[in-house]
Order: sequence, then C-alpha cells, then structure tokens
Amino acid sequence: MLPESLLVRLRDARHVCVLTGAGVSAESGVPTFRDAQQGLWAQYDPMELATPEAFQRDPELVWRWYRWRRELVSKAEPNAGHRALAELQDLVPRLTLVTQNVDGLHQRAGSRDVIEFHGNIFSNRCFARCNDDRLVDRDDATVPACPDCGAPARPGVVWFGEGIPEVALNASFAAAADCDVFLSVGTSSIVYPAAGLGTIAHESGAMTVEVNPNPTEQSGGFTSTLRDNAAVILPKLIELLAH
Ligand code: BV8
Ligand code: ZN
Repeated sequence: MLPESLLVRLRDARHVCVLTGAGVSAESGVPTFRDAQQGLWAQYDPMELATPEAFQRDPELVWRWYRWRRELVSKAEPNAGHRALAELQDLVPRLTLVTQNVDGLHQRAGSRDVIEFHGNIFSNRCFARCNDDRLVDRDDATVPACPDCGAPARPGVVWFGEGIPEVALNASFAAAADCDVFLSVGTSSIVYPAAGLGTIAHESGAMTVEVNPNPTEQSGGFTSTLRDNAAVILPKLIELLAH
C-alpha cells in the first residue's frame, strides 16, 4: 500500500521531480542496462561498449550494438508506468522528469519537456564534434559519416567518461534542489552524476521515495522505499492522487 504521507506531500507539492532508469522500461520489454546482454551481445559488457574508447577502437561493433538496441526499442511500447508519469504532469503544479534512459518511451507516452540526462539512442552526432548542435541525419551505412567533416557519426548518447549535456545537468540539479517530492523510479542508483540527484533532493528537504522491486546502494538514503514494479505502483499513485 502507498504511505498516506506520500499522498499528502504530493497533494501539497508545488514541484515534483522524478528520476527514471532502465527499470521503468523493463515492462516494455527493453532489457535493463545491467541485465545480462541477450544472445549475440552476451559476451560484451555494456560498460565496455558505451565508451568513446570502444567507438574509437571499433566503430562498426559499437554501431551494431546500438542498431540492435534501436531495433529493440522501436518495437517496444510505453507501459503503464510511463503513462502514469505522463498523467502526473497534469496532476501537480510543476513536474520535472529526468530520465537516464535513451529510449524515448516517456515522450511516446505523452510526457512533455523530458530531460534526457544521457541523450537519445535515435539521434546521431559527429564523433569529431565539428558541430555539436547539428544532428547527423544520415543513416546510410553501418558507420554513417558526418556530412560536414566526414568523420564517423556516433549515437547521440552520453558514454561513460563523457560529461552530461550542460543544459540537462543544470536543469536536473536545480529541480532536485527545488522540488518538494523526489521519486527515483527503476534505477540501481549506480551511475553518477544521475545517482546524486536523490541526495541533493533529500538534503534540500524534499520527501524522497525509491520505486524499485529490489533494494539499491542508495535505498537507505530515501524517506521511503516502495518495493514493487513501476507499472504497478505508479498507476496506483495516480489513481489515489486523482480522486
Ligand atoms: C561522467 C547512455 C565525468 C549510453 C549511460 C571510471 C571511469 C570513467 C567514469 C567513471 C569511473 N568511475 C565512475 C565514473 C563515473 C561514471 C559512473 O558513474 N560509473 C559507474 C558505473 C560507477 N559516470 C560517467 O562516466 C558519467 N560521466 O562522470 O563524466 C566528466 C565530467 C565532465 C566532463 C567530462 C567527463 C556518464 C555516465 C553516462 C553513461 N551512459 N547510458 C547507453 O545507454 O548506451 S548509463 C546507463 O546506465 C543507462 O543510461 C542507464 O540508465 C544507466 C543507469 O542504469 P539504470 O538505469 O539504473 O539501469 P540498471 O539496469 O542499472 O538498473 C535497473 C533498475 O531497475 C534495477 O535496480 C532494477 O531492480 C530495477 N527494476 C527492474 N525492473 C523494474 C525495476 N524498477 C521498477 N520497475 C520495474 N519493473
Ligand atoms: Zn563532423
């Protein structure tokens, strides 16, 4: 059951901040980041492939991995957890949704102004960063070339060892520090700086809640933890909030 205190705080909240991770897309059939890679990819460690070094070493391999994931994500549909977060946006005065996911499922569920902390798997950018603002809209080869400088194009995601896009970083930190309620949904809270948002919210006096069927490294730092799937808990939360 959901704690009454959470409902009271949500009803009074001026600003709610939600951080999601791969767990919110699990029920859409998108494997979480740390699930054992399926089939062909079982022998690769995502921590190895999601790096600029891996791309430098073998752009073809990295592109094949991303194409495989793009294929998987394009066949996935948003689930009840995504849809509940889209509804929450119209039930509170202000909602900041920060996602670590690169699958675009929150937007497909109707969420607006989603902060994509780690980028988006469907966008391509120039690996040589000749023009960071320009998305490379060519997808004609395994490793598409940047039309401006001919360097290889890369998926528009943030790799390990790369900085978070400035705008996303600042907006997320500001929202965590300003919000009255912070929900951490479907993340193992391992990857920084995303995993630091919950601590900022907690230290700024927000009520912080972890929605995850399993405990995480940060469970002890939350006001409360709801041990069930996002697609079960979030619709229940909306149901109670809306009535
Ligand atoms: C940075 C995009 C500095 C790509 C991702 C050594 C070397 C280099 C860096 C580091 C290092 N040591 C530490 C670091 C920092 C590093 C880091 O934190 N590493 C970790 C592993 C210790 N961070 C970085 O490198 C970041 N950048 O620090 O740069 C810098 C600063 C300025 C200038 C230059 C440099 C960048 C990190 C971004 C990496 N990119 N993704 C891609 O997707 O291909 S991270 C990747 O992991 C995904 O985005 C994913 O979202 C993220 C976190 O994983 P989760 O989402 O939490 O998923 P996970 O599978 O782990 O957990 C799922 C959870 O869901 C589980 O808890 C499960 O119980 C739960 N669950 C399951 N089912 C459900 C559910 N919950 C609810 N409902 C369900 N049904
Ligand atoms: Zn270029």
